[in-house]
Amino acid sequence: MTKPPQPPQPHQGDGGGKPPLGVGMVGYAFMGAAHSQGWRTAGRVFDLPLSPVLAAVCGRDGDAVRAMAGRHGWAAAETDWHALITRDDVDLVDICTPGDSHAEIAIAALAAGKHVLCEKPLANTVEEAEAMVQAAAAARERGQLAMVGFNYRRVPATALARKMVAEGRLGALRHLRVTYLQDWLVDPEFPLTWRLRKEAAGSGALGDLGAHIVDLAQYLVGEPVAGVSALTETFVRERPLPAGASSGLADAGGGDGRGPVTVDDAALFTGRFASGVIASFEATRFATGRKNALRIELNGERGSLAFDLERLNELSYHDHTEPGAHAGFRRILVTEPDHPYLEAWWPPGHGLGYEHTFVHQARDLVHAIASGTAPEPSFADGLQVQRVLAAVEESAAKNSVYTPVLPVD
Ligand code: SOE
Repeated sequence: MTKPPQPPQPHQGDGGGKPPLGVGMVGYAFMGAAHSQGWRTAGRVFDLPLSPVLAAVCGRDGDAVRAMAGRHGWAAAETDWHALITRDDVDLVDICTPGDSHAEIAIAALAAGKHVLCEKPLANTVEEAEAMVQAAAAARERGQLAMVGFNYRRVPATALARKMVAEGRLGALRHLRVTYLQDWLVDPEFPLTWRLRKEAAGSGALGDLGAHIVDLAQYLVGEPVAGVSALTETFVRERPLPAGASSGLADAGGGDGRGPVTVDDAALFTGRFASGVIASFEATRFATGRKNALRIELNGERGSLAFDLERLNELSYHDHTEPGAHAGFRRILVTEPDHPYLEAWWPPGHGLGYEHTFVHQARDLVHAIASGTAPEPSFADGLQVQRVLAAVEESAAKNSVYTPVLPVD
């Protein structure tokens, strides 16, 4: 008879006398590299209760995954994720694959007794995300934890914005404006990579970029989006088939033949929150000149906040209670030791970047595992985002009719 899955037991290691946390990662392209940086650096910068160990990385192309393992410091390479998730030296499975395999790997890893970190979006459909939430709830009873990787919550400036909203510095919120603009798809000859195929990616700019801004919106406002009115567009409907493997946003060049783009290139929607906040959202890969422009503006009756990921060490703050003569947006340079995550980094003014969000993500998850506290964003938070994305698609298909979003209980 097979033994029921046991909660992961930390095994003895060398991380400065701290018990190790063995990490096994599935996927090794752009996100795999970003997560590797996170796992490798977190324990060196922060004083963690467990020491992350890069135990094994998994990918289908043996040569490529071995090369990646060597470059990023993974102790072993696997070519079958089933083997990775049952390794004794793996306590946590980190999923960095395209969305079509998230549910299967996460559910199997939880059944195998591992903690799970899953890249965003949680899944490609609401049904898959629901099954993942169920599996995570059952695993929680056994002491395992599951988290979804919305890394932009871990930019010090967005974490500070959340704190300022929660402290009531903006008063009652009225407006939220969020955009996530990139331009890497403008060239109609850019090949039809997995991000442009519905069966692999679930959706286009909506799931890739829209998922981030919906999560951030819900995180900042502190409640779920209650309903949306949306439109989506696919500007380039056919593209050359890729010549070879392409990683991330890199253009591997076109091969023979062309194929249909089956996802959106852009999504535009308005949303309501139950408390009365109204919001606008825009996600596109066609905003020429905008590379990774995730912008947020929040307006409340006592003040406003604005953030731009392309200037991620800054937060703009307007205090509306100041006398009019002095009032106006001022820049907070978010590099002080008492700003979120910054106690362990560089002296004031020596800013951070994109990769640090993955270090902070690893840090927070290690603390959660050591203390047995449920980490955020949870799989339920990921499901909530998934429901908003599904409502956006439904609304867009019905000429922008207002579509309510069911809250996750
Ligand atoms: C591509 O659009 C992408 O890499 C996203 O997939 C990431 O989630 C985002 O952080 C940066 O852009």
